[in-house]
Amino acid sequence: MKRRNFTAAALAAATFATALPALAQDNTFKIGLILPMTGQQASTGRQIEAAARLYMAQNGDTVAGKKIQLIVKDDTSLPDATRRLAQELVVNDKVNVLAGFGITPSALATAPIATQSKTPLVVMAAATSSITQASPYVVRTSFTLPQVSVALADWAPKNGIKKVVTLVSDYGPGLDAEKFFKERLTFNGGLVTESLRVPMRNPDFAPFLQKVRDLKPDALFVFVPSGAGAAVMKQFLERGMDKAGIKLIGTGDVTDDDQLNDMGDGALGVVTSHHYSAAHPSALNKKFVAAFEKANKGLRPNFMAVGGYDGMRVIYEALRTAKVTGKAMPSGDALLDAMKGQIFESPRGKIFIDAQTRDVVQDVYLRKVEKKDGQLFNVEFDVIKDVKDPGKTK
Ligand code: VNL
Repeated sequence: MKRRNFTAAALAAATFATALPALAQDNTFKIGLILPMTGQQASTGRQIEAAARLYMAQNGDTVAGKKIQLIVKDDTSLPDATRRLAQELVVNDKVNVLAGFGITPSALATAPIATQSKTPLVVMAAATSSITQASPYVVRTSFTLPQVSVALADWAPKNGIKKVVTLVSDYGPGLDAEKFFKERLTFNGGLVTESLRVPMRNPDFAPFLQKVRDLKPDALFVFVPSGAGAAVMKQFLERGMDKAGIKLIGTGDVTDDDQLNDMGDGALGVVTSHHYSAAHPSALNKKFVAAFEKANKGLRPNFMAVGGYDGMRVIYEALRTAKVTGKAMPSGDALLDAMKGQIFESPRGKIFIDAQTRDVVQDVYLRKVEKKDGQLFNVEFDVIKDVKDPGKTK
């Protein structure tokens, strides 16, 4: 009798011991954050990781009784690496969500893995319109180039800019910017006299800018990815293009808050359209900028940081509200459902995840570079409310 009891107790203890680690593991909600932490797009990775960590520091790492674990991987902005890392995160680490994606090719290369594994993929940076159509599991918190380009093509002809040369990075977001800016400008009675495309990797802007100088348009419209704007600005000014009467306009990627303050007074007066400025005058944004700078040695958050911060919000809220039975971890499908339709106030203003398209709907601002307290900022002077991605209705 005694012996029997002992055996039963030992068995129960053994079962409990083996069950424990499994239980502990089941209680961890894993976010695989794939970013370019090194290489040409490193500033994007640094901004998004810092924002994700800030969000966790402010909101805790326990949601709905689950412990949140952030697993950061560096894809060096090479899409083959992004896909391989995503595969490992899904198969080995069993992540609940994939997130990050600094550039369009990385997001597109990974979309099939999200579909096959039914894992939500939160795009925090990449901004080609078609990305959300590459998998029904993609949800985006950044922006799209068509979304922000159209506003500038409405503004330009009303402000003395009729003839424009476009200069874009030769890949997804650049081609979107070129197409939607041109269509709208033409509709408004303006003219794109030449469309120039520069290589995405290691671009040399000099020969293209020389050509623009010779063409002498009213303005040069530029899209380059975050991190490349300072080089464009420098060469634009070195060539005296502003003195030759050519205005520089573009999407806000070119006057990126990560670099703007170091561009010098030559950047003053540049008009861009975008969804986020560190100078956005809301109480929430002031708090966000102050907390971000405090946590990152004075680094100013840019639009990438906001995409990352809001992406974490979308993930946290999905975990909080997803339909589950008992204490189980929500499935990828349940999380995806809970991401669709979220509406909340972001540091950029009110945003909305369209349940049909899974893309972000947001206000787009016209901004001008001005000096405030000795620093350069994109100061908002007009707003177009609740802009959907125009790329989706075509
Ligand atoms: C993309 C679009 C990348 C806009 C960016 O910076 C950007 C992209 C890295 O879709 O690849 O500013």
